[in-house]
Amino acid sequence: MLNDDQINIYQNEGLIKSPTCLSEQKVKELNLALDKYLLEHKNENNEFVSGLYERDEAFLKFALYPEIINEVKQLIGEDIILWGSSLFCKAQKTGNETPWHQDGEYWPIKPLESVTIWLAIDEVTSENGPLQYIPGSHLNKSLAEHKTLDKKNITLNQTLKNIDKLKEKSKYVTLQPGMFSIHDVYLFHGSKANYSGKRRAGLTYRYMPATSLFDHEGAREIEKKIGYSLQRQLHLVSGTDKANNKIFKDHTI
Ligand SMILES: O=C(O)CCC(=O)C(=O)O
Repeated sequence: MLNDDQINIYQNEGLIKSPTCLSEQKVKELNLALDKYLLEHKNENNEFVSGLYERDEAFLKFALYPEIINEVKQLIGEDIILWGSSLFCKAQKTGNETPWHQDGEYWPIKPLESVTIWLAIDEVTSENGPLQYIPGSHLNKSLAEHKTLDKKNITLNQTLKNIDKLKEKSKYVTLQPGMFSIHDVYLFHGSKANYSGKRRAGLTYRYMPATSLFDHEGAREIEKKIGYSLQRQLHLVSGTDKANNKIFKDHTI
């Protein structure tokens, strides 16, 4: 669980490194699931895979661990929908950059509120492309201007227009396998390419308060811009679905 100081850091900076680390057994299971996935998809680009638990159900159970849900509750309240998961698996030497962005630019959530758990499978160091962020950049609770990038070797194609001057204020997150960070939907963040000799694999799980609506119809417009599908299975993981979402599975009963 997060203590008051940690909750304050999350609220003021927009990101907290959780004090929790999953057990060795759970880290082993994460690795097994990833190895199996990578073997089964060895001819695909796995630097960024969206809709991960829809593609492979094995990745759903990690998102339901109480160690994770309890901390999400502390930040967004009791009514929670798990609505998405991705793999960011940066290969050694050639791993792709994630351009600076705000997650909200990609997501059809109304009102826009969501937190991301970034769960490390590999060790994340300063060398292998850790998550970088600008502390406090979420505080305006508004989306800044983005543009579409048309280049190779990036995981995501939207980037913030006016980010250069802010970069000097950035911090980065190092993690051991089984550790996770939590970040806000409005936070400015990204990650550099991985030129190191060590892979950097992590999973993201996205949770929204069940007072928000995941707008599957509205998603169609965003999909044209970002180039991948946003049709998602929604899982109620705590409380009640106050906004009448189309719930795929209710895990509270
Ligand atoms: O892991 C990365 O490179 C980027 C992750 C990210 O952008 C996110 O979690 O929203």
